[in-house]
Amino acid sequence: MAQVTLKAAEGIAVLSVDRPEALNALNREIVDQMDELIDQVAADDSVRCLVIHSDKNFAAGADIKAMAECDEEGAKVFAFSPTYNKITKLSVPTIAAIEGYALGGGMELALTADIRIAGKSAKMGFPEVTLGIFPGAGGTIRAPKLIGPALAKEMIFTGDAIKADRALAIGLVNRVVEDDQVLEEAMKLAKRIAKRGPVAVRMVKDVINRGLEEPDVIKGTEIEAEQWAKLFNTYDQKEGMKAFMEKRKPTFQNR
Ligand code: DAK
Repeated sequence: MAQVTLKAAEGIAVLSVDRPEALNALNREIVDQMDELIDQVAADDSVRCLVIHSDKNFAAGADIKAMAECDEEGAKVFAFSPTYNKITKLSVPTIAAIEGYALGGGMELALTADIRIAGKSAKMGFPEVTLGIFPGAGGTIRAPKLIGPALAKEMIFTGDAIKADRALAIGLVNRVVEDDQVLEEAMKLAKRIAKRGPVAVRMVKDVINRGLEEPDVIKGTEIEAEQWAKLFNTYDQKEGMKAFMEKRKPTFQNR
């Protein structure tokens, strides 16, 4: 039975987990379903933005009940990273819309997104050490890069969850809204992004990500300049600038 759904309309794809009885805890089957749907998003030229949102709870982590009796080999079944890495490699912007719990593997899923929006009652953290393990789906890498090593270590070493206002203060989420506005706010932002020049948005996401991985700032600026100039081969650059001069809205064609 499908526990992950993908709905796409007007250039926005929404990926949701539907396992409310376990607060959307993630098991192998769910992550496999997610993997297939992410492939669909990657192959769909009409998608301009992906929103990841699950009702009431983003995800309370990997499925502890399925993990409890694993030996070393069995634990490897919980390798969510290949799928999570696919999300980070999507060329279009991604937004995690977080209601309720985003814990452990759920927090790590939220970290794969470019942007996070949280509801006021969201609780986010890495409780793994309370279970005798540590985050293993990218959290030890992505959290320190996003909020800095000291704050990430505090969260990961203590396992304590933080609330939305604290998450906002440390840059873990971009903004906090009323709980019932989380999806709406993410969709509003996704629609705003979807109106922009799609080639430029995809290219600048790649340039930013490459810049983050590039230790040499000068090299980073060279990559930026090279990619920027390539946009002048696109229809959308001509249209965007022509529309400005003609005082009208551009009609981008994604080429
Ligand atoms: N797994 C399985 N079931 C879960 C679950 C989880 N993570 N979280 C909640 N549930 C289930 C509960 O067992 C309960 O089911 P029943 O007992 O009714 O059958 C139902 O959801 C409702 O939960 P509660 O009754 O506990 O609800 P409460 O409101 O009282 O408490 C809670 C909510 C979120 C505080 C509590 O459910 C909780 O503490 N949940 C566990 C949170 C957690 O520890 N999450 C981290 C899991 S470890 C790796 C890959 C991935 C990972 C690590 C390594 N490698 C490949 C290396 C990831 C690890 C994790 O995420």
